[in-house]
Amino acid sequence: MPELEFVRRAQSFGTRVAVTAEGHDHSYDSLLSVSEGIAAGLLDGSTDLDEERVAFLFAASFEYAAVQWGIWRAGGIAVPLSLFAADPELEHVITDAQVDRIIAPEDLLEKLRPLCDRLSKPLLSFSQISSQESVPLPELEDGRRAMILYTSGTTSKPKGVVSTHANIQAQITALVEAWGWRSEDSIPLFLPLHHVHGIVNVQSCALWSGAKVDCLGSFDAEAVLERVADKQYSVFMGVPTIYVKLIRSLEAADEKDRARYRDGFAHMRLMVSGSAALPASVHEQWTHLTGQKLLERYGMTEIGMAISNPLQGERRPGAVGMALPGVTVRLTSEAGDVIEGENEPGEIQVRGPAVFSEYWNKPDVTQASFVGGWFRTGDMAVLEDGYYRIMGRLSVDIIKSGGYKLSALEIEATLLTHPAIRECAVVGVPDDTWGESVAVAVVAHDGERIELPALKEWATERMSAYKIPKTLLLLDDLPKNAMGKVTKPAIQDLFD
Ligand code: MLC
Ligand code: AMP
Repeated sequence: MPELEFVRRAQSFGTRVAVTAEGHDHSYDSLLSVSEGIAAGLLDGSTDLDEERVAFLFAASFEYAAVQWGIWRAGGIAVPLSLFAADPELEHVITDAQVDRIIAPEDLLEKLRPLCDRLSKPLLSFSQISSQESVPLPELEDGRRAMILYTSGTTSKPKGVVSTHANIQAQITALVEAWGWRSEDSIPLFLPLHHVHGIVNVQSCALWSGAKVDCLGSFDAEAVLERVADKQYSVFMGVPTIYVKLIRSLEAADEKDRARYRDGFAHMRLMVSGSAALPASVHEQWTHLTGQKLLERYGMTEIGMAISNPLQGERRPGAVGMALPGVTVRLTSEAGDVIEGENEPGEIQVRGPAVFSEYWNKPDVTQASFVGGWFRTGDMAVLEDGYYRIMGRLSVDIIKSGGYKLSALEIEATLLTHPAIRECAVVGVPDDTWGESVAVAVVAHDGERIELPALKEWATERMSAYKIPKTLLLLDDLPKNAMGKVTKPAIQDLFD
């Protein structure tokens, strides 16, 4: 019977440690048996979940990995939820993906209960769903849909990106080959597990390779530095904000600690940055402080990783490198012509087995995002001396903050439900730590006042922390063009 490649490989890793969390080691054998029990519990007498969407809300942990594999082994589609999402955001994912059941650890049941009750969705604890029974698991073809991740775009609500098992496997094998993953590797995991960076690049590549994932919870620079100094890791992956925060901690450390941390970093075989532009200055500062040359790569939820600096050879600051194995990349001009040579900027378009299958329940949007089988990323790049360099995005409405992709339109739609706000425009403004941060220009209803602290508090109940406006400008009117449309570049200029 076709067995998921993950499972087949894990069987050969046996007693090796797959996941470490809260001081406990969990073997590949244990991951196999616990995920089998979860699959049996989910099946609950049926033979196949037939792509039922099962949502789950777990911090990085052995339980997260076991639930993800359990859903997959039972034939379901895994829908990981964000630990940082506000209730309206969770509600959007659960209803849009037509989730049937939600799984959470005991300590998060209380947080989810009111929402699940309101939506009439069964909420199950990890122990409730784990079965001791051994049942036959369904045969799964690679084309089976496996995961839906929510991503913001140029529509007001996030869309569900559907990836099949074949897509995920292609995303993993490209990185395993390009970055030389091996079973002796060990990697810290502090990234959120509702996005590809944490799920695919860190957790899945490691588990595919028989390596060890060390779950650290959310990012804490001091805790990470101590583990690094202990020489616990061979591979390290983060978004640029993480490197900026680590640089600050390294600079603040006394000489003795700084030397220990530097030794720990120097001990690693690979350190990767991605999800947002890594300023060349940060790249160089990192090398100066740790002796490590960061490997920058470029990717997207819809395609996994597409372009990467090489493991061996020049890692060029400010550039993202070349197409990864199995990925075909091209640039096209505004008129849609394919750019053949170097030094001419164009939109990045990608094709290959790693490219997602569809946006969930959005055939028109899916169709519009492809041209002749090529996925349109909406990012601009230029090829220079054989390396791609990212130049920015086609849409001013996409913001990248702390590695999270945010839709200005989604934030505007939420802010417009505020009783005092008549009009608003959200833009990203440059930020040394976050890459970009959210800035909002608002026009208040007559006689209303809007203050940033109160607005932040109001927004916290409705949006994740990174979507909350960090800067506010009160205007009598928003700058508009002759057609009456708000001009975002003019608004960005107001924040300079
Ligand atoms: C949080 N804060 C922000 C913010 N996020 N302020 C401005 N802009 C932001 N984006 C504020 C909080 O409100 C809080 O304020 C304070 O900063 C600390 O918040 P925190 O959440 O504790 O921060 P921290 O844990 O340090 O988070 C930083 C981070 C996190 C970098 C670890 O943002 C993160 O995990 N980012 C990674 C996201 C990711 O994985 N993206 C990949 C997407 S996939 P106060 O006032 O309360 O102290 C993808 C494809 C690809 O992009 O190519 O990989
Ligand atoms: P997401 O939709 O969250 O998967 O984010 C994908 C987006 O992150 C891409 O479309 C790019 O805009 C951005 N991105 C990822 N890696 C890089 C990088 N190395 N440099 C610049 N932008 C990046």
